[in-house]
Amino acid sequence: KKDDDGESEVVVKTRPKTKRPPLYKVLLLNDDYTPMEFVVHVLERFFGMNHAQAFEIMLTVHKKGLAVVGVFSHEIAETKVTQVMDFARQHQHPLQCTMERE
Ligand code: TYC
Repeated sequence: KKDDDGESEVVVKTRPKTKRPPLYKVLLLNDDYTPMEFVVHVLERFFGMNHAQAFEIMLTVHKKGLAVVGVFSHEIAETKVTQVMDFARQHQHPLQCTMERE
């Protein structure tokens, strides 16, 4: 059929663009020198864990080399990393904390 009325429709499906902001994993890395109790304290103080949770995650890092200690927005993740790195430096421990996009 000829489209001689110039009124053919093209219907375009749209979806509401509600893009969620990317999330970032905060990782704690193992080393040979930072005392276990210090790591447990860091996890309680900056990640709101109770003592049992903190001890469990610390042991995971100790055994596996690293663990995800939380997932946050970019800004919150950066703040956590800075807080942990500053606190470790203040106490002269080599503890390393980093973030990566989930
Ligand atoms: N491996 C350290 C020790 O034996 C303990 C430790 C655990 C260090 C976790 C860092 O992120 C860490 N004292």
